Amino acid sequence: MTFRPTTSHWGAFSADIGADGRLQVAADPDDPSPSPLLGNLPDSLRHPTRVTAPAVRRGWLEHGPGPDSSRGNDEFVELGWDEALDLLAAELRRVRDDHGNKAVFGGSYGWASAGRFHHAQSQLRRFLNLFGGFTSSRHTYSNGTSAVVLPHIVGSADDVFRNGSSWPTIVKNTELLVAFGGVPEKNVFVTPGGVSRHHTPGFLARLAERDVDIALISPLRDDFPAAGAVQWYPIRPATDTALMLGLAHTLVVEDLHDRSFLDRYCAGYDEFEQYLLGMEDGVPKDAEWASHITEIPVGEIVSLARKMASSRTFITVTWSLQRIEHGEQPVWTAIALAAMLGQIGLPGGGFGHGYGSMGDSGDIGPDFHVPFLSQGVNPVDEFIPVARIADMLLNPGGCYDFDGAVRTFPDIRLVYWAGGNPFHHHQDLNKLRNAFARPDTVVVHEPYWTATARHADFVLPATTPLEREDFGSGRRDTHLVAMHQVAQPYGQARSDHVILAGLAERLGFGERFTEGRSPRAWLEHLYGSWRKNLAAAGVAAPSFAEFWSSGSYPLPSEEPDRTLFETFRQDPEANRLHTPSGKIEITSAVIKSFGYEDCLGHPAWLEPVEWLGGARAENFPLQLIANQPRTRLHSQLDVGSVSQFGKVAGREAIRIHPADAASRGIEDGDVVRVFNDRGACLAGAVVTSALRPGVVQLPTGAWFDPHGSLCVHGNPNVLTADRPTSRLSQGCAGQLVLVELERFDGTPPPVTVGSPPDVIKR
Ligand code: PGD
Repeated sequence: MTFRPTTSHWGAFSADIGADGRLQVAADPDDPSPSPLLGNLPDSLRHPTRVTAPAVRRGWLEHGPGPDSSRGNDEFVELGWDEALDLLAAELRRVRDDHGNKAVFGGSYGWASAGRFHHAQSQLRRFLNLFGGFTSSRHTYSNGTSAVVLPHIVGSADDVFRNGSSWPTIVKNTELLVAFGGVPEKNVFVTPGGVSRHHTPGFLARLAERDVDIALISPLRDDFPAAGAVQWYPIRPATDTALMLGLAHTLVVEDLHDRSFLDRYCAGYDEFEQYLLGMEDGVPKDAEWASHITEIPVGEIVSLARKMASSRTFITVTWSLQRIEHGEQPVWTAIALAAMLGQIGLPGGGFGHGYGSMGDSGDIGPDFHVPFLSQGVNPVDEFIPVARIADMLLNPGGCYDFDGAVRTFPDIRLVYWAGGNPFHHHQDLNKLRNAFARPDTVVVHEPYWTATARHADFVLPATTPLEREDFGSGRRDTHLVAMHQVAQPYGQARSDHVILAGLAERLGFGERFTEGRSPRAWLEHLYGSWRKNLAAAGVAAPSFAEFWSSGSYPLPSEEPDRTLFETFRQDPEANRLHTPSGKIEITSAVIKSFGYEDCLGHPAWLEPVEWLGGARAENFPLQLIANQPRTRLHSQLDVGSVSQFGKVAGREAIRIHPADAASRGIEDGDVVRVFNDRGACLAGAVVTSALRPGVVQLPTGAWFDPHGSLCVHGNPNVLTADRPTSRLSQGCAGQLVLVELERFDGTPPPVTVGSPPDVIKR
């Protein structure tokens, strides 16, 4: 067998098709901790849920474009490529001529696959830009709330996301790591675009060897690896901000805060201190107040605050903590708390965001620009914050706030998606189904019959990276990896590029889209221009032929020690932050001027709807944590064997505390119905004390399998609220939701998403 090199969001590997026709994969031998997710590839490559040929929804074929609530329940008719592309080109032309380019939504959010040239969204945006433009989307479901608030607080979100303190610096210098949301090891195996060497598991092991004190603040014990000096604070979900305020209050009243740091490097501390002391609202945010909200004992809060003040302390906040109502607050309060400790910019001190949310946070690879395809410029300036998709489709002309502006939703007639799965990633999927009934036409490129494909009018079969040539590399990756073709395209699948080139040809801009190059010629061209730029900077990269045959190019490495805001600390006048004051804004006059009741001018505890201390918990007394799965990336390759092995009774596994299981007569392995007033899903119970009572955990990504408003497979987004984080950032708040749970007696409906939908062959 000839194993050929390639890469994925979860790591570099090589692969070949065996004599039995089955894919075999081998992790890169130089990867210190390869990802278990590689095991999802063999069973997925030729799975019956692959889309074999272009398919058009029967209702659309028979009645033409228009709103249609049978989307998601209709049959499909297989067409030849020419017929499908002719029909779609005519429809794109109709929408543009009758309603303008603004009526095309091409936000197309999603992770797609590794590979710089065949990156689905880049290809689609390049195509739509040449088509005359489209309504786009801004920010991400991952960290879209922080992306809006961080520029107000520290002048840049990118600095925090890309240049956070490195693991070697933390391992060497930190004495106490206070991890809000922990550092969940399952997520560090993944970085968009690739991670050739998984270093983070090794750094986590070294923290344990060095006996660094870890304060794990999470309802889930396994949000930090078991080894080492870990103290678990099983906090009530959604209350981290209250705990941080209680810690901050303790620092003030015990005079443990660093006044000189606050004076020199921060703006607006005094107003925040008045809030802490209760001068604004008569409520001091002291440890007792915090204990009442968080259910962490008063004594533990006070002693943690003292220990933070007497140690080199690094405070981290996972991205999941901003994926909740008022998600700005935990991030902003953590920065205020770190500022009060006065250690921002010191090695091993200060704060970080996203450690354990993704492989690249704190990683030691270089922040290096690798070759990429130009998307061109969008002539249309209309956009939505990414998580407002359902609201946009349901309320054309409706007004909403966003980062100080009042905006209007456009009237969308055609939705075009490539490389994402909104029926995985969006909240309140029953609402999303109604929203997807509104446009005239929905187009999806997909390798698999995902729920999104099943809700489309045009389903165009896309290749997977193993079926095409490319090169790949992620942020802070150590290598640019040559991605050789390993298998023939499945059925009639084509790459997104070739599909769009066919459409562009029909729409009169084929030559401008392809620039006359084949996909292989594009790879050589992009690599060649990149190599030239490197040579100008004094770096000699190999020729394309050498790179391709060697399988990878090790990117020039950089100094592994890195401390966020080190230069700002050294000279805050010369290295002003890009905030109005040039300093860390503990109070932001700009945010205050917006007058939002759900994001004030300084960090604050704002009671959410979905939490155990609120009125809604009387009807739905369990807090469901809908976090990232351990057995797959998002919804990708859910049919693969690692993902399937994790299912319980054929459904996604939901974890429940023994006390909550006992009071409901639930035993390990039972099928349970999880429900609230938005919908319900079936899941398989795992009874465990690895989470605190009152909390259940059901990861995202089981392929949505609706039978009426019940998802029989266990997708938590049928339960989550499509409620924005706040008027400021309009981010995704899907992480937490209140639910109730009961044993499902009788024969549960079968899971059907493992088979393709009905497709009429012509
Ligand atoms: P994926 O499953 O990665 O999910 O949402 P996202 O939409 O990114 O979807 C990618 C899709 O692209 C897959 O269906 C895959 O088959 C397809 N694909 C892969 N390669 C190609 C290709 O080359 N071409 C084409 N055309 N298609 C391809 C992820 C999103 O979910 C994210 S990033 C986060 S952080 C959110 N997290 C949460 C959460 O914490 N809690 C809840 N409740 N909900 C969330 N949703 C969000």
